[in-house]
Amino acid sequence: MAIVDQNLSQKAIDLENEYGAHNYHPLPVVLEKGEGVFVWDVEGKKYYDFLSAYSAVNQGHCHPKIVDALSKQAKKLTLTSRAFHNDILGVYEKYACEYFGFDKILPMNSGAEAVETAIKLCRKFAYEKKGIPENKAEIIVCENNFHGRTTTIISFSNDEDARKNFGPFTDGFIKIEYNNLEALEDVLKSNKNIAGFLVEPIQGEAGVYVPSEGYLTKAKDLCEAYGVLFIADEVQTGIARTGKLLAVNHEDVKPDILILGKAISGGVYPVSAVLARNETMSVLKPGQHGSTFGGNPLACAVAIAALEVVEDENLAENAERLGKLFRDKLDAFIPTCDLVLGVRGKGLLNAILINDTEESDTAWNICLKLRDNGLLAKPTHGNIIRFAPPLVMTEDQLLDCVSIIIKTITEFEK
Ligand code: IF1
Repeated sequence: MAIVDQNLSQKAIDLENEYGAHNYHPLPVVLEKGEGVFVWDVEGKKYYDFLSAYSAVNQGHCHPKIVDALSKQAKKLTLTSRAFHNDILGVYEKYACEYFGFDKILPMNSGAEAVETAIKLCRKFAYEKKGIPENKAEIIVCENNFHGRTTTIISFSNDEDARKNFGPFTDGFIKIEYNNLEALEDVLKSNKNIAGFLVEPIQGEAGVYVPSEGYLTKAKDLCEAYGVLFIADEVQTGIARTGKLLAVNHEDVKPDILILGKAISGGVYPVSAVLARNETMSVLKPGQHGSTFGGNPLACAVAIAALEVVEDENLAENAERLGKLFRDKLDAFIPTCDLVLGVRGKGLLNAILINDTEESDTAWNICLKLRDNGLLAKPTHGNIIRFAPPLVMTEDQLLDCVSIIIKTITEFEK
């Protein structure tokens, strides 16, 4: 019999601690394999993944169709840079534009890069098509936003950890309260130099904060009335996560600029994108923006496959149906316990609110117990636990997960 190394996990954690920057505080679990809704740790224990790499693995871990596309393309051509054409970029661009209903796409890699791209595009459009005086353009953003970690993006964050000692910051952003149309109109009315409104259709990092019904429609209408670009950051909410292909589809809103990332590749490869109308995208000319890896052949092959899976397997419908079931089951349980105050979310992007302070470690300790009981999730903002499983989950699996969550919370209360 093979000698089982009891300390495999600890060894992996120690290595990361010794040689890696300490810019994260991961849950103590060391994963080595994933398939569909499951992941396995180095000791062979199996878990339901209830984070999906922050909604990047919507199609499930190691989806065979996506992995196949990756390996086939990897054997043929991986990177040309944009100094030369390649035979799959245009195919992907056409596919993605038709898929999301836009004229043009600009491919990048990480979510933050796509947000940066959208900001640059919005500013350039404002100067060249709207006549805003140079260097005066302002973009409205929301309090408690999360759009990534570049120096410009953290300039308009209000998370102290994300900002402290990273200044000086980039000017040109005005922060308003999320889900507050009056605040939006006040700024639009009083400031002639507004170029755009950048918003998450559901605030993820803020704790899965769903705005009031009609907020996005009315915000889009206001932007249109004042000739301001409505920019939707769907890096986390997009690609079927909330029960529609895009979260803005719940309200039939069409953004002027759409930002995608994460699950556009099924979590197989870093792929992000910005989509817009011809009129908007045409302000960018050769040499004005780009990336060595953006739109590389491997990314294109992976993204086409990942988007096909979303359609073929009806992942939006599944997320909508299972999300309702999840909230119904938890809504029935929550009044019977003191530890959980509520559940909220859309589709399979949900969160529960723990009855304790933001500074408490209760949510963290519940996540440790969930792990012991075979389900992986992570707290956000101290007392909120985000639940975002892969969208390929079956109803039986979801009910199994609900039992694990209820059992864990009940155990914890004792
Ligand atoms: C981390 C949260 C999720 C995003 C939106 C852009 C980006 C993200 C709406 C940037 C990234 C991540 C990054 C991750 C934690 C995470 C996150 F907890 F902060 F809110 F997803 F839930 N726009 N979100 O949510 O994309 O550059 O990372 O590819 O560890 O920072 P990226």
